[in-house]
Parts: sequence; structure tokens; C-alpha cells
Amino acid sequence: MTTKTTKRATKKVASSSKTMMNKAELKASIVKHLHCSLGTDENKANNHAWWKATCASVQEHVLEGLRKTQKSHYLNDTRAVHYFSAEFLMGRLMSNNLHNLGLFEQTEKALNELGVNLTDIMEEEPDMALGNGGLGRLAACFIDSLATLDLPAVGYGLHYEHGLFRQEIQNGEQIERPDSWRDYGNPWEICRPESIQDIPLFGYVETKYGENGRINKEWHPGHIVKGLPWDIPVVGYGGKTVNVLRLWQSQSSDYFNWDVFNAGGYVDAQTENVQAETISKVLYPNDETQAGKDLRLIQQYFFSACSLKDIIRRYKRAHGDDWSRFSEQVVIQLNDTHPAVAIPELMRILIDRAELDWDYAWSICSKTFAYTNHTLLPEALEKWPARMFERILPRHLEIIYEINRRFMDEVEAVWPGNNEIKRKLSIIEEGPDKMVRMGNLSVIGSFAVNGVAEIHSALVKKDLFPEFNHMWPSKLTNVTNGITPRRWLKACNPALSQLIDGKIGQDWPLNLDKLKGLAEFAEDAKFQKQFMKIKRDNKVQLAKEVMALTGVEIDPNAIFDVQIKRLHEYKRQHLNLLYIMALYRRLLENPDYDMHPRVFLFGAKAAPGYKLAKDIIFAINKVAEKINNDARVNHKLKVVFLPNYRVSLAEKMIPAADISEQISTAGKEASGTGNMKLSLNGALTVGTLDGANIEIAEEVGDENIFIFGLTVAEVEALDKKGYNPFDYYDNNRELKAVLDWLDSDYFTPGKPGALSSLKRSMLEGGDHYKVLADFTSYCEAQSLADKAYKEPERWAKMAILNTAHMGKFTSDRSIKDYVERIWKLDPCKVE
Ligand code: 73E
Repeated sequence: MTTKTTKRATKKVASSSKTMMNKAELKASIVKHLHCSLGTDENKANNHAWWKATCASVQEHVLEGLRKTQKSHYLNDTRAVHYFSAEFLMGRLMSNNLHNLGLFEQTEKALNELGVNLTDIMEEEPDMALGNGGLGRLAACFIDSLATLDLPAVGYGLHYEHGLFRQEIQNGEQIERPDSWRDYGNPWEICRPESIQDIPLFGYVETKYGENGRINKEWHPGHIVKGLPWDIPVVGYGGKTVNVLRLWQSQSSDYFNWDVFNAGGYVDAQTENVQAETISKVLYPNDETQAGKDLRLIQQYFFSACSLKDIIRRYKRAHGDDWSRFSEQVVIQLNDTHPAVAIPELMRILIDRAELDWDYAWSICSKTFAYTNHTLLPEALEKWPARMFERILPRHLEIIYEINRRFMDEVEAVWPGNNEIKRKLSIIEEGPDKMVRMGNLSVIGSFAVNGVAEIHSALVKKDLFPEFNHMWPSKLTNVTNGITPRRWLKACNPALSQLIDGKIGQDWPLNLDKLKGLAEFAEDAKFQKQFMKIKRDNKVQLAKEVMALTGVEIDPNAIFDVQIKRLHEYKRQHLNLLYIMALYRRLLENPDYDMHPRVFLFGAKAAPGYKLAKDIIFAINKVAEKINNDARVNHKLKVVFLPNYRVSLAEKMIPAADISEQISTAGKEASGTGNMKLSLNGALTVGTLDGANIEIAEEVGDENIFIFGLTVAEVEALDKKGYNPFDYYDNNRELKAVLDWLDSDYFTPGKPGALSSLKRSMLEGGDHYKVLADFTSYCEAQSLADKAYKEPERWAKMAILNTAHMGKFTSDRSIKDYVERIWKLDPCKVE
């Protein structure tokens, strides 16, 4: 069985490359592009030129696949999913495209013969960092899986000129610099001026009374901006299906500018230019907090409206004005509420433009949208001031009121006379400043709503939307997140991938459950050695990188303990820091303190306006500086903060990790996906029973993970009873000592109190995220991890079993769940 499927999968990848260029042709093509596209030659070309020429060669295959895919989808008139997301955190594309096309080795050899190293030139590619963190990376993994599974799909988002800021660390502090990923062009994207869209904004609504008693509304927009689409081909593994990620760039519209210009307002016309172009200028750097700014709502509407128009244009080409099949052909997945304004926008188009009646329009609309919730954090739940909404999108606010009015009748039917429930479920939050609640709008306007891990979805039902769940018991569901094993094992950890290939065959990237086959080798001494040798080699590589980036020398024999994710109090990087300080104290008190040498590695960006998050980064860097330069301890303890954490850095850190820190307060991390990537690469999790950690523990078994801390139920109980962080501070000597240490100037000589804000947040501030409550339990879990690492065979077995049991977390499984439970899509093979 194994060998049979293995052969088939091998063939799938190989056959796609067979129709493609062989090594000699590749060489010729790269050189041709060097000459004809870049105007240079083999002798003069630098790495950047080689990278561009190689991209251009690869893109020839990509575009051929794209053409065939689009033809096939068109001819088969397929139902397709449209993934609306304000963020797609794509990272680099070359390695991924080469692997998915089955061209990696061939290209490596071709370049070698030209005297060029593929790994080196891949470093030339800037990350496409059009996202903040997990939510945006999930979108990127999902479009990889959609193409791999031959599913008709389009990703829709924003073509930000500047992605997530570049982080520099100066004197321990985060400094934000603009990210200019497109300064030297993006060889993977295609501009499609033929598909430009006009997007109205602002203005007022006129009510017109029609002959048949129908009231018509006409929106007279104050501005019109243009949406210019850029297509990024998304190559599925095996190279057959090539879907599209379509990202919209805003441009000023001639229509408006000429009006002003002709009226003599030349300067004003230029101002409008700038304003329109501002829309897609920059990604808001807030993860899990709402940026309640005009421009953010305009961004959301801009890309949602462009995308809907694009979908409708394509639908009309096949079905004319017959709307009856729209929801059979089109499903739109809302990646959080960021694109939720698409719901009233579709209603507007159906009612005001297509002149359908309300009930018919609503029946189409509510069969088209599905919504994924990614967070329960109150500060991330979007709501817009109704007055702002009205100014920017006057017609949409009217439509929202009407959706709400009709919905309130439904609520009345279920809970007659219950105004409390009505107040809670209303799309409009009453108060001195009325607010539009995008979560409620999304649930009401969608036919399916999902959370992103079992526990999270249970909490969505129990705490966030219990009444909606009562009204529509089958609407709320779970789809546990996943990650693409092509990027997060095959491409980023080639040595481990080859070892796995040799043991269980080559089809695991398409069928990740196959990794279970590794379990039988978990105690095999030879396999353990091979597995741990690869881990060590990856650590040597990372140590070189760390030296180059920070000048800090780290020992590959130490435990590499990794926490990489956005900086947020709920993720508790400061819990990790308190533990590091406790170890430091123990070592100072007892130089023989028994611990395996450990290097703590952090990567994290803080939202620029999130003061305490920035303070935590500063504290990590200051503690690191002290420890790394303290000869009494630095042979046993080191701390490294790697600047500018991003996808391409994750690809280097993950294969080298021994320990994966997943230590959020229970109930706060919806899922997490870094937890999956690290475990897949053989890191052991130190984690709470939160998000997908729970499902990871189920898969790997309790003996192969270090679980600690309060459970969701215990956190709730503690809150009910009344949580007092001083109870822990006063009763734990070590904890008190490290917290007080933050007040001294030990880590910030001459500047006592420079780290005090952390301590304050955990004491007077109320320790919202229960850092102190979990401290002891965390230290115990860490001691167990230390003990396990000192038994190399046991550790190797645990690491192998982690890799072996990650099958569930392939994003292919997530996508199959979406297809079966929500999207009801059929694959469409591309020949
Ligand atoms: O737990 C993660 C989850 O794995 C969650 O925090 C994250 O989404 C990941 C993918 O499901 C997330 N990001 C945001 N909300 N949840 C968010 C909110 C506002 C702006 C940007 C991102």
C-alpha cells in the first residue's frame, strides 16, 4: 500500500516536471533572461540578477499552468471559493514554487553549473509580508492547499505598498522602519489593468419613488477610486493547478480628478491623487486590536467591493442577469470580520443595481457568505462608529439597519419581549455613540461560522455567540487550523525531509498522516541518531545566522528554546522572561546548579502603539545583554532576541528548535499555528491547554509534551473567586525576587525602574493574563523538559513522535474540512 501510493505521488511531481524544461533548457532559459530581460550577462550578474533571471524562467512554467487552470475552470463552469482576507502573509515564493513545480533539484543543478548557488540567490527575495501574524499566514497556507487539492479558488486581498514594518533593535528597543518589498519589483506578480474596478465612497443617498410604488435608493458617491488588480499565481504541489491571489491596489480615478482639475483646482486634484493612493499604501500593524481609523474601514470596503465586482463580472459572463445560480457558483469565506462589509455591499448591488427585491436578495446573500472567527479578545472584535460608517458608506449603513430590523423580528419570535437579548444580538450597539458590530453582522449574514480549534469553537458557542447558537444550532462549527507541510517541512527542512523520504516514501507532503510510519522507528538507535544529527546540523546553521545578525555566539549543544510569535501580553513572553531570570538567579546562587545549557531564542514584533509589548521587548533585550556578558553563567544560559521576525526567519528557526514555547493564558489563543510548525519539525512543546495545543497533546500523547498551567475552567473559576496576583508574589520567594529585580538597575545600569512597567502590569495592574498564577507550574514543566533532554534517547524518541503525529495539522485537512462542512466544492483537475 505504502509503496503503491508512494509511486503515484512521485509520479505526480515528476510528471509535471517532465513536461517542463530539463536541466540544459533551464540553464539556457536563465541565461536568456539574464541577457534579454535584465540586460546583463553571466560575468557581470550579481546574486540579485541571478535571482530575477531564475524567477523569470520559473514564472514561464507558472504562467503556463495558470492559463490551463483558468481555461479548465471556465470550461467546467466550476463552483469556486473566494477567500476574502485583509492579510496574506506569503513570505518568499521562489523555493515554494520550485518545490511545488518539482523543479527544485533541477534548478539547483542548473545554477550550480552556471557557478551560482540557489540558496544564496534565494536570500535576495524580499518577504511578501502582507500580514501581521497567524491570521495572514493561515490565509497563505490555505491558498497553497486549495491549489494542491485542485480546488477552484481565488484569494482576494490588498496590494499594500508597504507590508508589515521592518523591525530594528536599537539599544534594546524596537524601532519601526517601512517595509519596501517592491522597491526592485516583484517578479511573481502580473498587473491586470483590463480588470480595473471603480469604487465609490462617501457622498449621500437619494430616495426616489418609482412608478410601481417601489422606493429606489441612489447613492451619489463623493469620491470614486480605482482598484487595479495584481495577480500572484499560487502553484499547487505537483504543479497542475495554479490558482490566483488577486490583490487590489488603489489609484485615483480620472473621473474625479478631471472634474476638480477643470474647475481650476489643479492642486486639489493632486491632493485627491494622494488620498486615493493612500488606501493601499500600508498594512495596519495591529494584531488582535482594532485600528478604529477611517482609512482602515475604507481599506476593508475597497478590497471587498473590488473583489465582489470581479466575482460578479465573471459570474455574469457565464450566467448573464440570471441571479438564481449565484450562490451555487460562488462561496465567499470571510477571514475574520475584516471583509464583513462585503455583506451589505452584495445586498446593495442586488437591490439597488440588479433591482431584486429584498427577500430574494437576502436569500442569495445569506447562502453566499461564511465567516471564520479567529479571536475572542474583546479589543480585537471590530465595531465601527455608526456616524463614521454613515459618512464613508451611507448606503451600506441604511442596508445594515434594514438587515437588523428584520433580524430583530426573528429574535422577537424566539424570545418574545426580551429586550436584553435584543440589545445583545443587535448589529447596532446602542449608547451615546452608536456602533456597528461587525461580528454580529457576520454571523447574521453568513450560512456558516467557524472557530479555528476545538476549544476556541466551543468558547465561541458558549461565551461569544450563545444566543446565535441557540437560534441556529448548526450554523456554528469548528475547523481546526493547519499549516502547509510543503513550506513548513519539505522546503524549510530539506535534510529531515530526505530522511523521511527514505523511511516512509515521498508522498507524505500530500498525505501527512503517512508520517505515522515514523513512529515505528522512534526507538531505533540508528534512526534516532540520524534524526538528531539533522537537528544539530540545523542548530549549527542557525547559530551562524544568530552570530551574523546579533554577534552573539551560541552553542549548538545547548537546548534551543524558541518562542516566536507576535508580542502580546496574552502570549506571555514575559512569563518566559521571568523563568529566564529565575534560572539566572539560581545559577548565581549556586554555580553548580544542575541544568543542561540552554539558549532562549525570541522573535516577535510589537504593534507600534502597544507600549507594554514594546517594554517587554526592551526587557528581554536588557536581560539578554546582562546574561550573555556574565561569564559566571553564560556557558549555561544565553538569551537571543532576533530582530525582524518574519516568515523567512521562521523558516530558519523552526528546523533548529528543541523546545517550542506555547504558553498563552488558557482561553486566549484561538489556535496558534507556530505550535504545529515547531512540533512537525521535532520540537517539543512546553505549553498550556489552550488553542490547538490541546489537539497537539491529543495527537502526540501526554508523555511527549510538557503541559502546564491553569485550564480554561480554572481560569474562569479563579476570576469568579477574584484573582489577586499579590497572593503569588507574597508567597513565592523566587517569584518575588525576580519581580523585584525588575525594579532595580541591575539590567539597566544607572536607570532603575526602566523595567518596572512589567512588574506593575503583573501586580498593581491586576495581571490580567495570570502570569503569576502559572509561574510555578511553568517552572516545573521546564524542569521536566530539562530532565528529559539529559536523556538523549528519550528526547530523540519524543521528538520523532512529535513529527510522526502531526498528520492532522496539514492545512490540506483543514481545507478538506471546509469543503465538506461549508463550501461543498468539487475539485477540478487540470490536464
Ligand atoms: O490564535 C491565532 C490563530 O492561530 C489568532 O490569534 C490569530 O489567528 C490565527 C489563525 O487562525 C488572530 N489574528 C487576529 N485575530 N486572531 C487578528 C485580529 C486583528 C487584526 C489582525 C489579526
